[in-house]
Amino acid sequence: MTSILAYDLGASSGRALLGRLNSRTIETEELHRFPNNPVQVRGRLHWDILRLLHEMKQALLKAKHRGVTLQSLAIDSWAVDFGLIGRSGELLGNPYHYRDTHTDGVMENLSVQLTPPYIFGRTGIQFLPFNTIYQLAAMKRDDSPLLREADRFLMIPDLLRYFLTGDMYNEFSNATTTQLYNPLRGDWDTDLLAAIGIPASWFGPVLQPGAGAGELLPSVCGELGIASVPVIAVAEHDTGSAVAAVPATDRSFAYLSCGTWSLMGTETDRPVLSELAQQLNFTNEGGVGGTYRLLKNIMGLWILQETKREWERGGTTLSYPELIGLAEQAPAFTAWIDPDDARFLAPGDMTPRIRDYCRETGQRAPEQPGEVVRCILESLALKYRYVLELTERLSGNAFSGLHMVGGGIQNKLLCQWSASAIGKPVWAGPAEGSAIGNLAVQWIAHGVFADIWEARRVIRESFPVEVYEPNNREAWEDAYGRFRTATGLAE
Ligand code: ADP
Ligand code: LRH
Repeated sequence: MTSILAYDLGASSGRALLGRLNSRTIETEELHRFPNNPVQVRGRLHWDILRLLHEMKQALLKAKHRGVTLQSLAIDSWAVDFGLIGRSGELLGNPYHYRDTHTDGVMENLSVQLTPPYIFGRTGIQFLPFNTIYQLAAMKRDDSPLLREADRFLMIPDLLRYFLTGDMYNEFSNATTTQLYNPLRGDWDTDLLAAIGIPASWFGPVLQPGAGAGELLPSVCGELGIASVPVIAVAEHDTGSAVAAVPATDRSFAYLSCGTWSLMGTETDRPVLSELAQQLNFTNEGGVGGTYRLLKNIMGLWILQETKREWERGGTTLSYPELIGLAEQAPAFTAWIDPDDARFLAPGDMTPRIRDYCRETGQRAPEQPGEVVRCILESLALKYRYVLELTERLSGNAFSGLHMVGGGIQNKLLCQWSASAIGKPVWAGPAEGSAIGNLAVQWIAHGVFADIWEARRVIRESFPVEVYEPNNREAWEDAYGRFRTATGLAE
C-alpha cells in the first residue's frame, strides 16, 4: 500500500495525514494527532520544537506498524517563526512563538528608519507586529547571544525538515512571510537585511513548492527501523497549503481559510504592490505554481479558543458544539468587537478584554457564556463581510460566493452567519485544508497531477462541499451598519 504523508502543525493541534489515490479519488486517514502547545519559560513564549520532532517520528512508526510504504512526506506550519542554526549545525535555543511579547513596539519603532511604503514596495507583505523582520529586530535590540552564534536561518518547517534530512533549504511560501523576501527580485531582500543588521549569508537557496528537499537521514531511519523516504518542499506555509486545497472552479475566487486565524482573500498571478494594497494592509504571500495570495489576516477563532481555555482554567469545560449551542440561544445582535483589535493577539483571558472593548465603545458588555460566544462569532462574520468588500475593491473582482476551508467549518453556525453577513453563498470544505493542500502539492511533484487546477478538481470530487445560503438578510444588513459604527471601521 503506497501513501504519502502530510504533517500539518497548526496552533490547535499537529496532525499527520496519510493520503492515497483510489483511481481519481483522494482518500485520507488521520495517522496521528498531537498537541502543539507553546511553552512559557521566564516570561517568554517558545515552540516545543523537539517534542514536535518526537511526535513526527511517532507518526512514522505508526505508518510502519500499519505496513504503509511512504512515497514521500512534507511539512507545513504557520508562518513567520524560525530557528537559528549555529556553525556546528546545532539549533541555537528554542524558537520564539510569534505571540511572544518581545516584538511589542518594534514595528512602530522600525517604521521611522524603514517607512511602510519602502518595506511594502519591496516585500508586498502586510504589517503585522510579529513578522519575522520584527522578531529579528527585537533580538538585535536585546543583543541576543543567539545572533552572535548564528550561521543559518530556517523557518519552522525548514528546521524540522533539516532535522529529518540534514539538508538546509528555505521554502518559498514561508520565506515570503518574513517580510524580508523580495518577490520582484525573486530573492531575499539584502537591503532590508542590511538595514536591520542581519547577515544575508544566513539565508539560503529558496525552494519552490513541489521541489525535492532530500530524504530521511540514515540516523532517523535507523532509530525508527524504517526505509528512507523522500521529503518534498510543499507550500510549507499552512495558509499556502490551505489555499492550494480550495476546490474552486472559477479562476477568480474568494477564500477564507478558517482555523486559529481567519485568512481571507483571493489568488493572483503577481503581487499587488499598489498604494491602496498597502493602505488597506493587505498582503501578497507566495503560493503554489507562481501564485500569490492577496489576503488579509483576521484574528479568527483564536479568540474563541482562548475563551474556551479561560473557562477551562476556571473549572468549566465546554466542548465546541456546547459553546456554539449556547451562542445560538443567546440574544442576537447586541454587542460586537473588532476581532483585530491588538488586545486580542496575546494569549490569556479573553472575556475581560471583550467586555472592556464593548464598554469602551458604548455597548452593553456580554456577560453570560452564550452572549460572549455569540459576540465573538457575530463579530467574525461581520468582519468577514468587511474584508470581503475590501478584497473585491482591491482586486477589481466581484465574487459570487466564498469558499471556506479549515477546521472552523465544523462550526456550522459560523458558516451560516458568514453567508448571511456577506449576502452570498458559502461553500464549506474541506476541513483539513492545509493537510490536503500539502498532499496535493506532493502529488504534483510526483507528476500525478499536472498542476494546482487539476489537484483542485480532484479535491472537489473527493471531499463534500456544504453550501450555506444567506438568510435573514435585512437583519444582517442592519447589523453590519451598526457593527461598523461600534467598531469604528471606516469606508
Ligand atoms: P489550526 O489553524 O490550528 O490548524 P484548525 O483548522 O484545526 O486550526 O481549526 C481549529 C478551530 O476549529 C478551533 O479553533 C475551533 O473553533 C474549530 N473547531 C474544532 N473542532 C470543532 C467542532 N467540533 N465544532 C465546531 N468547531 C470546531
Ligand atoms: C495561519 C498563519 C497565518 C499567519 C499566522 C502567523 O496559521 O500561518 O497565515 O499570518 O499563522
